[in-house]
Amino acid sequence: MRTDFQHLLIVQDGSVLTITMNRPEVLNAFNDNMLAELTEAVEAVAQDDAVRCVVLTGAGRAFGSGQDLHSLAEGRSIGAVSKVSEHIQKYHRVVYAIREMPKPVIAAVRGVAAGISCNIALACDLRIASDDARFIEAFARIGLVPDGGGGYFLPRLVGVGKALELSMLADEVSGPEAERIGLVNTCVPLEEFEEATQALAHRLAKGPTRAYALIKKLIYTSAESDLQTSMRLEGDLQDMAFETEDHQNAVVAFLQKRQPEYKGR
Ligand code: T3D
Repeated sequence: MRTDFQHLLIVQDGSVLTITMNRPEVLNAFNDNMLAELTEAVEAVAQDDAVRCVVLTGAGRAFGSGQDLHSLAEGRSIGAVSKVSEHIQKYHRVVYAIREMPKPVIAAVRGVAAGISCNIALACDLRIASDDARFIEAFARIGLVPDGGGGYFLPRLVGVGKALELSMLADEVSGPEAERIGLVNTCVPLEEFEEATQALAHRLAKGPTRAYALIKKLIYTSAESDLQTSMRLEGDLQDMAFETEDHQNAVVAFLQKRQPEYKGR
């Protein structure tokens, strides 16, 4: 994949690829170009077997401040978008690409994650936050509803009551509080954030990547499935997992009393 983006930094370290949204002067707010670039990068990395874990993060003191409100106002004033739902579909494409990515995607959130930036973090498989993180479902502050899948992800992560509270009051949730309510998986002190993020990413990148892709499918469909449907899918996915080299080698490794080395195949 190309790495010469205007508003993204791409760094590959072994089989971990880190995508950094890079508009720090506006706390990494999304303009059209950054959104298009993020879509391209996420779709490209999905195809790259050399990458086995993706980290999404923000440059500077924030993860992201949501839609760039200067671009939004400008687009409206020149009548560039007739219906905002058409614009939102561009965000949906990124959300789908993250969810369908056949490898783990980690959102690494330091500082603020507001509006659509917050919801893109929620679309990722795992979230690590620093203790200075601030999650804000900022939409109601400007008279909007949570978009980018927020209305789907939020109640599933924190429950309906909390999702309504966060969406309606649009108050900040700190990193430690986000961990307590299940909005993020873990919250670490800021000074340990980079190291903890990379440690998690490298751990996942050394794991059974194909099984992880199948696990994503199983877990992400569970909320819409009844038990029978979920267990039927489980059987189909297990058939696939059963055929992987990683599974077969891991069983041999267990029997030989040694650690398995997963190849992602
Ligand atoms: O068509 C569509 O796409 C509709 C869909 C919308 C999806 C959404 O995301 S809606 C939500 C949009 N985002 C917001 O409403 C958040 C706006 N920003 C803020 O409320 C605050 O900036 C924060 C709480 C995020 C952070 O506050 P703070 O005090 O840490 O930083 P700050 O000083 O407010 O911001 C620093 C700079 O970033 C500042 O620029 P300046 O004054 O230094 O030149 C500020 O204007 C800029 N900035 C922050 N957020 C945005 C932004 N510029 C453009 N768009 C932003 N969203």
